Amino acid sequence: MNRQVRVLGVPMDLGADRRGVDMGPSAIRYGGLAEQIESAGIDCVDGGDIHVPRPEERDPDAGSPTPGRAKFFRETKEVCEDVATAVDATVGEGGFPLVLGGDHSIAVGTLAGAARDDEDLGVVWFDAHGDFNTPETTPSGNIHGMSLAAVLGRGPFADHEWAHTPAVSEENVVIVGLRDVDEGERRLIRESEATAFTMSDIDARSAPEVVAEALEIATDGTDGIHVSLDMDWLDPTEAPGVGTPVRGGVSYREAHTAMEYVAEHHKRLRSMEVVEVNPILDQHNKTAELACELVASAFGKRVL
Ligand code: EXY
Ligand code: MN
Ligand code: MN
Ligand code: MN
Repeated sequence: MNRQVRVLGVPMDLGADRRGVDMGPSAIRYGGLAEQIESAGIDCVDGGDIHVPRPEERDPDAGSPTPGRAKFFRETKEVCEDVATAVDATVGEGGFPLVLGGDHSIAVGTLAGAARDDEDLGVVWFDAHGDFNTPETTPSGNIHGMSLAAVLGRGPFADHEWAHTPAVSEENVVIVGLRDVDEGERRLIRESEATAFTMSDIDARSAPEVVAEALEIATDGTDGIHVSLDMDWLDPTEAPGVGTPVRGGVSYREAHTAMEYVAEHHKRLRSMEVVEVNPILDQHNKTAELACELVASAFGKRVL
C-alpha cells in the first residue's frame, strides 16, 4: 500500500461494559505501532486522539441499562460523528485512516467516514461476536454489540445523516470468527445479506481458506474494502487484553496469515481499525503489541 497512513486514536469505552478499552490507543502506540508500520515500509503520521466526553460531560443516567435503549447513545454519537469527519478528511487527502479503539462502537464513525462520496465498500469484520444487536435485541444495552447492525442501517443511527448508513454494501460484508452470538442477533444475521463464518467453519476449512473467501466476497463489485479487526477474534491465550474475551479463537499464526491475505488486496484496502484492546486485562501489553504486528502484516510486512 503506497498511501500515507494516518493514525487516529479513539479512547472510547462507553460502548462496552468493562472500563479500560479507552486506554487502547495509548497501549497500541506503546506497543510499537509506529515502528511496526515503518518496518512495513509505509509512511505514517499520527493524527492524535478524538475527544471523548469526560465523566462530568456525560448524561447522568446514560449508563444505566434500560430495556430497548442503547447506553451512552448521545456520547457515542458525538464521538462517532467526529471520527467520521476525521476519517473522511484523511481519505479526502489521499491518506489511509488507521483507527485505534476503543470499543467497537467506533466502527459506526470509521465506516461513515470511509464510505464518503457514496463509495460502496466491502467489509471484513474479524470478531468473536456478531455486533448485530439492536436496542430491541441487546442483552446489555452496549453499543459495541450493535455496531455492525448500526453500520448496516439497523438501530439508533439509522436516521442520522452523518452516519451515512448503510455505509457499506450488505452483500459485501463478511464476519469472520463468530463464536459468541446472542439469540436476537442470530436471527438478524441469518436474515441479513451479510456472510458469516464461524469458528466451526474455520475448524473445518482452515483460516486461510475462509479468509480468502471472505476477501473475495468483500471485494466483489465494490469500490474498496475496510478491515475491522476486533482483537477478541484471537484466542484469549494470544490476546488476553480484550474487553470481551471468548475461548476458542484463532491462533497467532492464523491471524498473521489472515492479515497477509489482506495485504494481497492492498490496492482495494481503503481503511482499517483495530479495536477492543483492554490494557487492564492484558499481560505486559502483549495484546497491544500483537495488534501492532498484525497491522504491519496487513500493510505488507514480510519475513523475506
Ligand atoms: N453480544 C453481547 C452484547 O451485545 O452485549 C456482547 C457484545 C461484545 C461486543 C464486542 C465488540 O465485540
Ligand atoms: Mn466487535
Ligand atoms: Mn454508501
Ligand atoms: Mn468482539
